Amino acid sequence: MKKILILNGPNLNLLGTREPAQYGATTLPQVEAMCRAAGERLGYEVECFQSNHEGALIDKIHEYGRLWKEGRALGCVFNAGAYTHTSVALHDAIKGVDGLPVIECHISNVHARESFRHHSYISPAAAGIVVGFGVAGYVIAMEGLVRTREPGNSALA
Ligand code: CA2
Repeated sequence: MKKILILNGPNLNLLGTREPAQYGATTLPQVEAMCRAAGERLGYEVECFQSNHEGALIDKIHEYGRLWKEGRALGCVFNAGAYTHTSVALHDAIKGVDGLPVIECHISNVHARESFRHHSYISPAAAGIVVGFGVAGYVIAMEGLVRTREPGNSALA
């Protein structure tokens, strides 16, 4: 069974505990459970990883780049949090693994917020972007990955 990585960056471990008006009331373990259930329905093993450290996120992208080359991973759904707006290193990591499809995902509509959130270093390296659908965006991004990479998947409506 191929793997899908759900990758979350800094402060997303706080989901559901603060700022519910911006990010909703669902906690990260609940989001991860939603993604695992979607993976089961779609026929993929889901690995969830969150880190507040840029290097740990980079290492995980490299690991999945290797798995993708071996045909053991479908892709990655990535909410890089605030690193979205600052990290050339994460941009380079995605470009560097060359092939692994990464879907950038944001819970909030970053374009309707402060101007410093309008620029993303992830977007030019991403295979697709899901923004502003709340935590449902993670599952929408997973389905997008499957629809575009494995359109014959019989679990798709
Ligand atoms: O909308 C998103 O998903 C963001 O990636 C969330 C980041 C923000 O910096 C991006 O601009 C947009 C912030 C993640 C922090 O999440 C928190 C959740 C609850 C309480 C505090 C922070």
